[in-house]
Formats: sequence, C-alpha cells, structure tokens
Amino acid sequence: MEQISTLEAEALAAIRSAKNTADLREVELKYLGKNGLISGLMRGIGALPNEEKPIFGAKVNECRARVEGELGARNHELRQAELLRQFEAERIDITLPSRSARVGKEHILQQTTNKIKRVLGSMGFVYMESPELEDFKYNFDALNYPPDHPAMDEQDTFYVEDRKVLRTQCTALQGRVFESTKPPLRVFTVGRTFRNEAVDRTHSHTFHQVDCFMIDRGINMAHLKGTLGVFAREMFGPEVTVRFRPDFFPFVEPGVDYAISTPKLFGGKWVELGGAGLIHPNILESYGIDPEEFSGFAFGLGVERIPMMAYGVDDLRLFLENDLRFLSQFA
Ligand code: FA5
Repeated sequence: MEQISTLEAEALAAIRSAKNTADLREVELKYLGKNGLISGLMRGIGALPNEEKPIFGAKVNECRARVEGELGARNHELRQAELLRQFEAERIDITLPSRSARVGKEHILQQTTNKIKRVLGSMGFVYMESPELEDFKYNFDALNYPPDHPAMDEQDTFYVEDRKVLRTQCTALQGRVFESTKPPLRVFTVGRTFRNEAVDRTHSHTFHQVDCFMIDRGINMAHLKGTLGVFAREMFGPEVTVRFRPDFFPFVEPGVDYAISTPKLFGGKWVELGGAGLIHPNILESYGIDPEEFSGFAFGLGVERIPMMAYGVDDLRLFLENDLRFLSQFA
C-alpha cells in the first residue's frame, strides 16, 4: 500500500514538473504504459493473500485514475501554451507592404498597330489579313516584278519551299484582294514581314509593315499625299512634316519614298517610313480593272519606325527582344 502512494506521489510530481507535452508523454509511458511502474503493481497481486487482493486492486485502480486525471489536465494546459507559442511564431504581419503584382500591358508594337487601325479605319479603310507564309505569286508576280528583279534574290527572301516564301512585304495582300473584290475599294493590313537581311539598328530579319491601298475613280497623287499627311499628324502630332521623293517600286507609277521629320527628335532629321505611289496600270489591267476608269494609290510603311520616331528610340531590335525594363516604359 505504501508502494502505491509513493509511486503516486512520484508520478504526480513528475507530471507537475513536465515542461512540455513531450516530457509529459514520457511520464505517461513510465507510469501508465504497458510496462509502466503503476501497471507493474498489478503484477505483484498474485503474491498477496486472497482477502487483500480486491482491496489492493481497487487502490491501484484509484491511483491510476488520479494519475490519469492529472495527466489529462496538465496535458491540456501545456498543449494550450504550446499552441499559443506556435501561433505567435507564425503570426503574419499584415501591415508589411505587399509585393505588387505586375499588370500586363499591351506591347508597344501592339499599341502602335491599334492606333494605325483607328486612324486608317476612321478614313474608311477596311482591315484585312493575308498569310505570312505567302505564295511567290502574290509576293512578287502579282506586283509587276520583272523576272530578274534583285529583290527576289535569295539575299532578301526566305524561300520556304518551291513556290512559297515568308512574305517580304505586306503589299502581297493586293493580289488576293483584287482577285475577289471589284473597285471602289479601300483596304489596309498590318502584319509581320521577313527579309534575309543583316540585322542592325534599323533593320531586322522580322519586322512589321502597314500596307494600305485604295482604288476609285479619279484617284491621284494628291489623295495619296493628303492621306499620308493626315496619317502622320494623327500618329505623331501636329508638328510633323512629311516629304515625298521619287522612288522606284515595280508596283507603282509614279513611286515615292515617304519620310517624316519632327522638330523634337533626331535633330529634325528626315526618317524614311516607307514607300508609296499610284498603283501601276499593269496591275489594274491584269485583274480586269480598266485603268482609264479607275486609278489607285498604295503605301507600305515600317511599323517599328513609328514608335522609333514617336519616342526617340534609336535601335529597333529593342522592340523585339522582350526586355521588360524597356517595354514597361510604354504604359
Ligand atoms: C516596301 O516593302 C514596299 N512594299 C512599300 C510600298 C508599298 C511601296 C506600296 C509602294 C506602294 P521597302 O522595302 O522600302 O518597301 O520597305 C518599306 C518600309 O519597311 C521601309 O521604309 C522600312 O520602314 C521598313 N523596313 C524595310 N526593311 C526593314 C527591315 N529589315 N527592318 C525593319 N524595317 C524595315
């Protein structure tokens, strides 16, 4: 009997001095486990006289119940304290400034394309598209190229297979439209073009062009100059000046190059945006359009040159390199 109360006192003291739930589990094993000290008391019961057995058994069970009760209470206490410490350690400081999420913006070339679409759309031109992998026929033959024209040379053109090329100019849309649409018509496109060229600050193997043309009765150079004058002012503001100089393209007659200058950028120097002219009568005739009745103009411009001129960017490769430090400036 004495042994029972000594063990109980020992167990209760151990429970009180346990510092955490891990300590407590050890105490539980030591006294109440299958081979624990209190469980061990019962094994001695066989050696007792019969009349003492029930009394001893009852005492051991009472002792066990008290120790279990204390253990449960202390475990609850320690567990609560541990949880509090854990919550404290994992506390989130909601007052810390957050990392801001990057919000996507339209690429500057997309912004430029959208603006071109608004400007030309407002002048009555209809937006159309044609394939980047183009038939040789539409990229060259339909545009009045003589068979030996140097632009068709492998130097400039990516030949994909026998009669297919990566289009070198968006003017390739013309033949597709003239085949299926009778004048009067006003059409434009904006798209990717490809040339096998040495890459430098103003030339890339992959770039974009806007190509625009109209056919109607009595169209002349004044309509072309008026349209490109409005286009320049809409794209660059009222201070821009435009210049036309004679140039040769097989698909126009007369042909011009089209340059702009703004007082604030590139020291007011002229920058060529593209070519233009009146659609060659040979082309009209080949599509059954009477050049005595109808005439038209066409122009094709480099899209990259537009933000270069608008923002003073001196290297067009920057537009195609996807460096966010550069691109995020064009909000
Ligand atoms: C043409 O491509 C003609 N199709 C334009 C045209 C259309 C003339 C209709 C008459 C009537 P050109 O090869 O000059 O012309 O190119 C036009 C513009 O595209 C150039 O002025 C330039 O702004 C741009 N460009 C040409 N090559 C490149 C290149 N490698 N990288 C970036 N931009 C280029």
